[in-house]
Amino acid sequence: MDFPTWMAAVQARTEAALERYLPPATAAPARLHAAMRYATLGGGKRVRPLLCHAAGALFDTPPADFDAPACAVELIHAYSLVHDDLPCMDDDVLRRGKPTCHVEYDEATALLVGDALQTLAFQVLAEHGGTAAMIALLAQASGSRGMAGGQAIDLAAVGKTLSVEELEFMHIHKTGALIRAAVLLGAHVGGADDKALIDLGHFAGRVGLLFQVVDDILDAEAPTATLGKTAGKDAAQNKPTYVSLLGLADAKRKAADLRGEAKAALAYFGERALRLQQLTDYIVDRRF
Ligand code: GRG
Repeated sequence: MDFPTWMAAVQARTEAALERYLPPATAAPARLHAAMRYATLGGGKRVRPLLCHAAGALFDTPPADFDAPACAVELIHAYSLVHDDLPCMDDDVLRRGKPTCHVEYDEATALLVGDALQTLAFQVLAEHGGTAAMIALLAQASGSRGMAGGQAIDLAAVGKTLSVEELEFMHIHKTGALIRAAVLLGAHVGGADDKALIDLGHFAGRVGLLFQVVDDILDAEAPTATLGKTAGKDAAQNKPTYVSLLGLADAKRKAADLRGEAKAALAYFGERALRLQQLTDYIVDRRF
């Protein structure tokens, strides 16, 4: 199967699984459930589920076994986007090419959508074979020592000058922690040994930063119509980014270096790492 076909298949099975796990829009409280579905279904690249399945492809485990962990991570991601877009955070009106959740519904509903998506993530994992170690992994990646902590560092950094090291510390938490969890949950389900977990942890660390460097480059270069979210926001908000700290040319060199380091971390797996290698290329070459 070529990569675009594999990617489309994983995206489709993720959409179908999310559809199953989310409460129906007709169930009470119907407005909250409709808003949860609005924020989660029918959009997004599904990069984290793709990473979970691609890590799973290292092992002889059926794809269906990765649906729950892949969706659990995506539900956390969807919650983070809803909260990040709120007026008290990034205050954005466009996400995945449509009005943000609080614009389409209202702020209080959007707050509850985030809360409920987050708890649903852990319910899905717990009800579909997630071990205590896997649940702890996702909790740590989502919380104050992971994504939420990264968001706090980000909010505190607006208008400040950061070093590249400080910027990386923020991104390792804000974006990288969940990407790492996606890869490692896939590895756990596949029954990875200690060496595999260490190498995949290293791979995920490089990919997390790579994702963010490319995100910064796209924010500076791509139009809003392509991104499906407001372009040029980083510069407009005076946010430190790889592009503002390094300049565009060095940010692109950094992306090339990280791509190489990420792929080098996969050496132990040989040809079985094909999907992870292809996904690394996709993360660099994507247009939104
Ligand atoms: C509110 C606790 C809390 C955390 C928010 C991840 C995050 C932390 C905020 C998202 C804001 C943002 C633009 C982060 C930069 C990188 C990123 C996560 C981009 C969006 O992810 P994609 O490109 O989005 O995977 P899609 O829509 O494709 O799923």
